[in-house]
Amino acid sequence: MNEKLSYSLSGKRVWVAGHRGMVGSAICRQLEKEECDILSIGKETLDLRNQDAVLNWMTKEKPNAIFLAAATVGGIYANDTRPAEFLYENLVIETNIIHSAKLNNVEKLMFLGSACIYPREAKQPMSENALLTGPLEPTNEWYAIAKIAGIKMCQAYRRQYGCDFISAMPNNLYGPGDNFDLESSHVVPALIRKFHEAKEQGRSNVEIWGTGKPLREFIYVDDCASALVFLMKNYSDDEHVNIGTGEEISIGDLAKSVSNTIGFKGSLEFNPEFPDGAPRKLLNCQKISQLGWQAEVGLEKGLALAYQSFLEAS
Ligand code: GFB
Repeated sequence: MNEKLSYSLSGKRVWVAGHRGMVGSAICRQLEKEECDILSIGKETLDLRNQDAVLNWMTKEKPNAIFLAAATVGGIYANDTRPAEFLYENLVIETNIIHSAKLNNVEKLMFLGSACIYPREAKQPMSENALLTGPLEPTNEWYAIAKIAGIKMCQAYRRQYGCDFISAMPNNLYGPGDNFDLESSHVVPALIRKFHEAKEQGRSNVEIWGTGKPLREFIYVDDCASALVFLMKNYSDDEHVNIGTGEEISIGDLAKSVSNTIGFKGSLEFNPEFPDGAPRKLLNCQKISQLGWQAEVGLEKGLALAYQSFLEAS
């Protein structure tokens, strides 16, 4: 590994923006292994959409490093039906934080994106250089445009001001702290809740949105947090970095796995009235694996852990 690229978190003031979200809380768990001071602030005290407030708070708290995990996120239905919120809130949060970080001479910033930044028809598995090579998946283009702008902000601030701002693109995340609201959640928490409730209520079938044919790659959130901290310490360049597992599964097979994990004995009913979204989203993770990181939690174990955390939270 190139020693010049290494960044030590030891003794640093590290702001986790979005610390109550699924990824932010996993980053905080991961940072407990580092000798750093974790800074956090709730949205009731600091509105990240308010540029002056963000700048003032940062000027007072003086973080050395920032994990930018604050975002408006959601599954396919939320993305498709709330385009203005997904575009505006994500753009304003990331521009406020990145610009204030530059004004405050923050040493290092990690911007968190998503695999939906790649074109719908990108060659699979998708490499970092597939960015901006074709049209986006329509169900999430608003969110994707905001995340692409975040990558470009980091690159532009690196190029013009020499800021050490980097970005990482994880694939579909799941795990403790997930959103289990059926309208706004992603597929894994939605299926956990649907199968759990169907089992409790003795129902004979569960509705699965779409055809069940799309392929997805899922990454357990603590694995993602470990990759983010690893990159913060070991990566410094303008290209974003993919984070995935290399394990791919159809939504139909995922539904069977979740139903087995929960012990639901009924049938699955696919409803093609709901959109499938992207046909396939598998990341090429050669870059991060060459840097020396790989995922540890396989899907079977991850689903069991995610179900356990759902039971503990409910
Ligand atoms: O997880 P999900 O909402 O996000 O949906 P995307 C994945 C697939 O699961 C889609 C199907 O084909 C859904 O139709 N699915 C089946 C369900 N049943 C359900 C259900 O009950 N709830 C949900 N939510 N899906 C999102 C993007 O895309 O992925 C975001 O919209 C972001 O921008 C995120 O990138 C990671 O993988 O389709």
